Amino acid sequence: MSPKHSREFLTVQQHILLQQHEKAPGASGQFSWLLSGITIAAKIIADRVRRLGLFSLSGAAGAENVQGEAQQKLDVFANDILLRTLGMRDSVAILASEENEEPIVCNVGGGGHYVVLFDPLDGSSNIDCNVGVGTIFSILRCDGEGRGVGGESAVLQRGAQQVAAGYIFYGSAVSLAYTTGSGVHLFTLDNAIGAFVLTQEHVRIPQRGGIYSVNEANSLSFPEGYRRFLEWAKSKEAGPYSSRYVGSMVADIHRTLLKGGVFFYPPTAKAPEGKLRLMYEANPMAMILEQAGGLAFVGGDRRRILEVEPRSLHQRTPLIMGSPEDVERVVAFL
Ligand code: P6P
Repeated sequence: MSPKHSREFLTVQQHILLQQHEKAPGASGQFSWLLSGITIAAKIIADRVRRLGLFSLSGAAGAENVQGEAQQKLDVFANDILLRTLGMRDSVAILASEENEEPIVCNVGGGGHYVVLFDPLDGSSNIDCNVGVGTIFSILRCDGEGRGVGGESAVLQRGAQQVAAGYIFYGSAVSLAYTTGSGVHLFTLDNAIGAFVLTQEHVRIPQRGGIYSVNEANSLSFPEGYRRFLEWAKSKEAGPYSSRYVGSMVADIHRTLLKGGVFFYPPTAKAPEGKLRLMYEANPMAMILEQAGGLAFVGGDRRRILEVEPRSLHQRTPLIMGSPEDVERVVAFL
């Protein structure tokens, strides 16, 4: 295989460029430059996560985010890093973060074509006890279909409009998964060379994983169908299923992508609209899982997460996503 096409030691930047040449030969390279902003931030965040206790970055920041959740110091650090590295990219017009009430308008009129939405450190409440956390990102174009750059209309687009989505999982290894609509590709951070190196192309989720992932402590307030699924999943007829729940969406979705199964967060008494955010958690993860051959629904109506018309930046949604057979099982009980 000629060096040009060798897949060994392919970094995520090289992979994006290859993808763009294959998909859009005339591409300006703006997109891969934008993505490099995310990977630079990810390397800095990964370093701090790895050495958390040494930077007195553990613990609460003493403030709350727009969700009314106690901000962890590392949430604030990760958010600042992403705002800084992405804000410098000319191709970025608007940034929207879980940690900021309003979108931040960057290079409007200066050639900014993309909206980048992100959850800078998902699962951060687990960070002090060394549980895996992650960064989730979603990328939209904001100069198409008469979208007024800077207006909320530029940000509030259906998940199906995403041009790219992905996550970085700060786990036992630092893994990056991304898709631009041509499959899901996995990279591992190689600290020896300071780059995310390709580990798996065109990842396919198993048709069935026999694993359910949900916070069962909330099950008494789940709609009835979810409770009936959980009873069935524990029965001999079902196998039975295994239960795996980390409480960090990135960790639970990464496992689901690789091992199969179904991750769901139903409406609960405490979170009648569901807990997870549509724009920067559910949408990017739904794009990743659908691109890997999985399903991602709001609930028993089989409405795709990616088809939900957003009303507000921080709106929440119930969700059921993962292997087709496992998702359909849950839906059948609903
Ligand atoms: P619960 C973390 O706080 C998070 O936003 C997701 O990463 C995770 O999947 C979910 O909330 C966990 O919520 O209610 O089970 O603790």
